[in-house]
Amino acid sequence: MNKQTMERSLFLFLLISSMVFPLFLLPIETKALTPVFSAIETPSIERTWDDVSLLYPDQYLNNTMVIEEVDNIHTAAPDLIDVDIIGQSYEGRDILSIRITNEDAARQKAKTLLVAHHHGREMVTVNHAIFFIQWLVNSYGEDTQLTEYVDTQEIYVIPTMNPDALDYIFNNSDYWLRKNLRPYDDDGDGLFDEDTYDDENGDGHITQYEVWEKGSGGRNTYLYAYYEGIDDDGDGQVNEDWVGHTDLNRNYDANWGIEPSASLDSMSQAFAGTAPFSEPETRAFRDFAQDHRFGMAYSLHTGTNATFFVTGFSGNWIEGQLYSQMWNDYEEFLPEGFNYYLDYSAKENAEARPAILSGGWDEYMYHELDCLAPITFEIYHNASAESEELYYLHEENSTHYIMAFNGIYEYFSPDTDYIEDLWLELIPAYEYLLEQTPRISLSFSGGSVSGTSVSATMMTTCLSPRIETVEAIKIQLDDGTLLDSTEPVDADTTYNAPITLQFTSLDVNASIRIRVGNEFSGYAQFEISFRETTFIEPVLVGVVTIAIIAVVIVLVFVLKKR
Ligand SMILES: [Ca+2]
Ligand SMILES: [Ca+2]
Ligand SMILES: [Ca+2]
Ligand SMILES: [Ca+2]
Ligand SMILES: [Zn+2]
Repeated sequence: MNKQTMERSLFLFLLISSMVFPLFLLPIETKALTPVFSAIETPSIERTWDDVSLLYPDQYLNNTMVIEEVDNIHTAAPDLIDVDIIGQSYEGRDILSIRITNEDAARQKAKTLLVAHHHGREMVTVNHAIFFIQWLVNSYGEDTQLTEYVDTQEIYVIPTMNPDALDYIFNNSDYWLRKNLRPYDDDGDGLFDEDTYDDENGDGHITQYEVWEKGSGGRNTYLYAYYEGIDDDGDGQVNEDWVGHTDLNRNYDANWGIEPSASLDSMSQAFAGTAPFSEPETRAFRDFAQDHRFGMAYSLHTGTNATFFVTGFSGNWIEGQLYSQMWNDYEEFLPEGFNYYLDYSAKENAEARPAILSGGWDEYMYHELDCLAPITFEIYHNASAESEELYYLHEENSTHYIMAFNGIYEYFSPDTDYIEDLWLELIPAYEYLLEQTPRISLSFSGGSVSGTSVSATMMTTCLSPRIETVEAIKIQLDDGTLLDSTEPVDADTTYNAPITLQFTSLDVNASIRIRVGNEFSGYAQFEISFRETTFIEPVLVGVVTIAIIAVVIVLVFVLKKR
């Protein structure tokens, strides 16, 4: 073996040993802190109540009966139900909001909303609001999915926006009344509501008479309508100053007062009011809703069977992709025959809803409160209201004819025997509302501590199949101090994002409570504690050793060359 070969062998030996041996022979221990994120969970409430029965089944309710039903359910399940008064109607009746949630949780959860009965004569929507509350309370602890919804959501219900009209209709059987009850001098004679329509012949109907002009080839033209009644105030005019003032569903401050969906004529059934939020009922809703954020919400109406989404001025859905998806969802589970009035399969017709709903609840929810899917859910229409028995030829001559209409009650209100069956048929649509509420689930991985800052990877899943979290996901201290935030999370999607939480000081022997989420998704609570971990870092040691040995080899060669 010559000298050169020896040198090469020595060099190789040193090089290999410098790479291999230090890995095993020179471990260096370092200690590091890692954050541990523990979810603060709220267990379900133990069910202590029997199923709650309705006090007034199979009938329409007045406002007192609504309050009794709410109190009855509240008394049975006080840990799930919270009742608030959000304001008063014109005549001073309380407008209630009922919250259904597992009240053991201290955190704000994802919220959803069901509001009923903007329009007086659409009474069955009140029954549905009560059924909805009863259903959640009776399903709690029995149905896993519904229990989870009540545990993880704050579900708000407003059973009537128009309690004055509810009572007026209950007492007077006035099934034409749609608007609120602020008195108004429509004809400017100084008297208020002095000459409304009347059941002159006492047959239980206030008949509407439609005047039509005959045209050639059967093309007849509708001219106007008048109503059964007498000249109550003897001024020579009949029914010129009705009871009923503002269409509450045209009184919101969003695209207010624009024809044709709203009217500025006080005698119109779609009178927008004297100004946006001129009415105490809509102001009560505004003040309530401004304190909350809802990703999705229902407003219940009757008169047709439809799920109306928000449209833009072009008449197209304002969230085209989202609403198309939801439309398809409804088509799958809304009951057969429910859609006879508006054919859900005729998508092109439905999308072409001609204009905005001026001053409507849905416009306000979408444009002012960022609710992505405020749906006007029209739950009932009865085709028999237009049967020959209720809608018939009253008079005719060679040029004109008059149709009499006695079906206003049937048009908006199912037979009392059918109230509960209608509810049962539509339960999938109410489940859908709860399913779409954009709750999130979170987990954390990795993580390190550097000075007073904590880093980790946060995995966020939006549980709603359709509704995104709307806003960014914020990581906050319990008092709301913002630590970091990540992008909004799309529906049915999981995002991984690095987070860095910068604290002003960090006591690693204590734990830190944080909340994660936003007003739409609600907040999950976590506790961050710190664990000391010992690391052995042989790779680093190996690299250092190689460097030292390389320097030695170079020195040996340099010295030998001299
Ligand atoms: Ca008058
Ligand atoms: Ca009037
Ligand atoms: Ca009169
Ligand atoms: Ca009259
Ligand atoms: Zn309505």
